[in-house]
Amino acid sequence: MTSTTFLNKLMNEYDSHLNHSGINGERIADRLAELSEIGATEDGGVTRIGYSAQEKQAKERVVSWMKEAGLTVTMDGAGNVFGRLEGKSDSPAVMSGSHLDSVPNGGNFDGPLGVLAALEVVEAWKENGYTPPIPYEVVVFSDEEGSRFKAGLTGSRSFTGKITNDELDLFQDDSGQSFDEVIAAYGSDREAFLKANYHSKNLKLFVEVHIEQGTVLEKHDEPAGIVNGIAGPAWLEVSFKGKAGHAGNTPMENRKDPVIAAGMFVQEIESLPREVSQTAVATVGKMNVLPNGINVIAQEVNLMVDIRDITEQTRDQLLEMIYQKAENVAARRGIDVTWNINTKIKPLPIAPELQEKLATIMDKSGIKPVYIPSGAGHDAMIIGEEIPVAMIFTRSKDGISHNPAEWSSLNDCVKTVHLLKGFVEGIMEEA
Ligand code: HGY
Ligand code: MN
Ligand code: MN
Repeated sequence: MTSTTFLNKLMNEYDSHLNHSGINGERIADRLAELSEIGATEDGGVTRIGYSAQEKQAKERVVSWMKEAGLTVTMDGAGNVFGRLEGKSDSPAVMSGSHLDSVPNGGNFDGPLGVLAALEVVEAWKENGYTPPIPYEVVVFSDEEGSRFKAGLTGSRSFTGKITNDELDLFQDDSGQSFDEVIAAYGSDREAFLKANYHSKNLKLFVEVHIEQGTVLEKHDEPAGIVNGIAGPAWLEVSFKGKAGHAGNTPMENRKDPVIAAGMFVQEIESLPREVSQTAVATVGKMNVLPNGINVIAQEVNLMVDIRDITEQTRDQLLEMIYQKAENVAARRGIDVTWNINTKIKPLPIAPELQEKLATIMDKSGIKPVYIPSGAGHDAMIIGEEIPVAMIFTRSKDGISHNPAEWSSLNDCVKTVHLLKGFVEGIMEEA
């Protein structure tokens, strides 16, 4: 889908009566369409891997809009971008935003909607000549998806000081580039990256708009919903190590084939999540066969398991069951296995009083409050370890995400922006 087709599709369904209070659907649609051109894939999706030229280009586009809107723009050593609007007083700021990087061949709303929603609030205030009582910052966090280094939420974790040198030493991308090589090519360095520091921002609250990436809002036929908790992902890297050999001359009984072990492992872990809870999940989305030759019995299979639940105790219970399963399968197959927990993020409950503030605004807007636990991870869960956070979900068509077919209607996007603006103004006026 070209950006013109994408834009027309957005505008075709749009009810322009939603343009009020300074919020403008056409502007949001234009900007979503412009961003859809950066890293565009032939399937109508985008590939904007963390710390890639495409992510940088998308940030630069948003920076130009931030500057046009009168924001003071800064960037930290992790590539996080901040657009600041001073308030009448210099109290701790409200921050809102999301990310612009994507998964490979991802959708056009996952991340950009949250950034553009946060920026649209500034555009509305500008149009209405409104100066907020306290400062407001629009933020773009780097590399939220973790598609670059097998560990996600990089920008927000750097911003809150949660990334260590030891972890950075382990970072290596699919082309074999180290963290230091990647961050240097990006125009920063490790020292500046580790200097990123949320204390410098003196923040009161962070609120993130994001697509739901599920079907709860469709079931309730509501345009937007309230996130009541965010599941915590753990990423487990497993390597089954066999013995490379000739595919033709090696008798079946003499093989130490790691691909067979990997296949058994993937099949056997499918039933484990239901043993710990109704909300736990486990996914193998990435697998590398080495040396990956048609006529070669593989030497090694490296795979990544994404393990989640909304409580830390059940998530960690499942994590242990899965790496024990890897050891069990390797023993049965007579091959070696190693595993490493690349990243483990705490699940985050959202403060009930912030949920209720959102519910009040929804009631006023004629939207029935729907409370949704997020199976997907978000920057809000990292920031939420340090300051109060809230999240607003926008309805996703058929719950599709991490897929070019990802879609949210412009009506739902604009209704969400109105909710964000009302929520932020309410929080600010209480300050
Ligand atoms: O992986 C996630 O949950 C998010 O899309 N980064
Ligand atoms: Mn996202
Ligand atoms: Mn995502």
